Amino acid sequence: MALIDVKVPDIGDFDEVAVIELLVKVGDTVKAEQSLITVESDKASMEIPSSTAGVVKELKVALGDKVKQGSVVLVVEAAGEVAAPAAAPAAATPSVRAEPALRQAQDDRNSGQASPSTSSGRTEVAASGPVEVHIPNIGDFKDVAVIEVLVKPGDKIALEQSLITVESDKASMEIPSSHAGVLKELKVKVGDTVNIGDLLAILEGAVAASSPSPQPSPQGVEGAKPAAPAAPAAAAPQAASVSAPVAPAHNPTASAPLGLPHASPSVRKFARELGVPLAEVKGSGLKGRITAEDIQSFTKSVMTGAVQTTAQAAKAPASSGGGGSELGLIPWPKVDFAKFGPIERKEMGRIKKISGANLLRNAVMIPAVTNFDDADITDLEAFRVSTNKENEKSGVKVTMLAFLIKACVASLKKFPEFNSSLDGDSLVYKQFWHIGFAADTPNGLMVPVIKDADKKGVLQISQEMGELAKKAREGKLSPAEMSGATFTISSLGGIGGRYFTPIINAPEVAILGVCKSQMEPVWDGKAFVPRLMLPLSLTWDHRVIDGAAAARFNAYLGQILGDFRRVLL
Ligand code: CAO
Repeated sequence: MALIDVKVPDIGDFDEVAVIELLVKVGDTVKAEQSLITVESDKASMEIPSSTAGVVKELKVALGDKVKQGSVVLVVEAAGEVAAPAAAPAAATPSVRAEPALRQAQDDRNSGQASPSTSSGRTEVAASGPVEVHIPNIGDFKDVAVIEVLVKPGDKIALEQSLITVESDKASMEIPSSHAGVLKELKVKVGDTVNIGDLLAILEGAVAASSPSPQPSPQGVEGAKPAAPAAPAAAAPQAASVSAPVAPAHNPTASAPLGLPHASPSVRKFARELGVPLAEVKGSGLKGRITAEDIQSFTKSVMTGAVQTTAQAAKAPASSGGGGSELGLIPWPKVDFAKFGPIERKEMGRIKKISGANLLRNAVMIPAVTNFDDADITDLEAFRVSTNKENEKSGVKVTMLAFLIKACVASLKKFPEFNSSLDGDSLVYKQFWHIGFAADTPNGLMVPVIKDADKKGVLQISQEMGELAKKAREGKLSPAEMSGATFTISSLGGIGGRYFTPIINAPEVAILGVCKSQMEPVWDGKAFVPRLMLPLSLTWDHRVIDGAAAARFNAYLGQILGDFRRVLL
């Protein structure tokens, strides 16, 4: 069997590019066109394919080596299957795969344009109006995906500054601007696919790169065909399938930051297929490069729960399962409950999952404190009962919660920071009083909102509450009916208990919990008298409110509930 040297093909403008990845080893059986190594310039990376099928006998390059067209990559014992040498008249080596110059020349003939030169041969031509920048000749690539946008409207763009990064399954490259100017509009976004000639951007106040070629562009300055890849004059004769890209115009002075993590196109593809966020993977390759093994071990770590992706952390499961690693907490205990007795497993409902994630965030992120107090509602309850008797026929039952909503509005007006929200370093004081109330439903906790409670009477609030609570139980609340609250009340009065510590409904800064009122002996200065006392639990955000304000809020609320005429003051 013949031993064949597999060489670096014509890789366009690339000269002395570094080997950053070895994709095969001695003894491997390779197919024709299989990627052997990855090389990288400062603008693009590409995989070098094998021109022949066979068994790798010897590797001629090591990581970090510099290679160029013609460098021997490895020696293969050929399996008799040699990549189509096709029209290669002097196919001494089967490694030539790209013929940028040939393609460039054909493209130029087709478009009637001169072949753009490298930046060194350019002059600059001022343009008056907006200038279009198109995708240059990027070789045989068709429908390549935009994987990164490197600029934004308003940016000052330098000549040949990279605007986007595109990627095929074999190479990624940056597409440079043919003009300097201010970016008015970018015509592509991440995920789009592009082809040669596609409109990429519109620049204003542009200065163009024009070729000194004797054949002027038929479109003049407006041609704005960007710096196309500079092709070596020696056209490689082979017209077989192209695996290596044509390099984009290379300007060593234009060093657009490539914000992508370092990884070869095949590794990127692998990561995409698995849904691995490349930016979160630590590379173990040369200069921190991410390898396929890194992707595998990252995936393993996520599956075993040792690592959590940022997306997972953001979703922050309500209870078990992960979470916590970003806080430096030990993992959630995993217990095989069935070992201890019979169990039944039930998936949590959607509402519970959503509210659980919100509650966890609010509990973790808000430095919350709860103040407890009691309000004497003896007279108010008597008034409520008599009002309900009078209104028996109307069908609207006045509830204690409706009075509480009204009393809270009065307290919020007196202590406006309780009706505010944190926005960075600012406090947003809301000039409206929308009060949410926690409703217990078969699907879980919901918080409908009484809008403009300050403008409504207790009867109207009672009626609306009844309607909203019914909708909540039936799962028919609209998002609008659950949004916009400035303060929330959670009432367990109809159920029981004394005090509890409600969790603030962010971005609100306080929540009032009330429990079941009961008759208690209260000292009036001369004797113990029976009074109906309502337990209050006010939780507040210590970043916005302090303990003294919270105590005053509760005391004032108690005064109003004790003598409801104060609402009118
Ligand atoms: N003290 C004593 N009795 C009270 C009371 C209180 N603080 N609040 C209500 N009651 C009484 C009512 O007067 C009513 O008695 P009658 O039937 O004799 O008139 C009974 O308790 C039931 O009231 P209710 O709960 O149906 O009505 P409400 O207006 O007080 O509450 C609603 C409505 C939707 C808030 C309530 O049904 C509910 O879902 N509460 C649970 C809220 C919750 O889960 N909070 C916890 C959140 S944190 O997990």
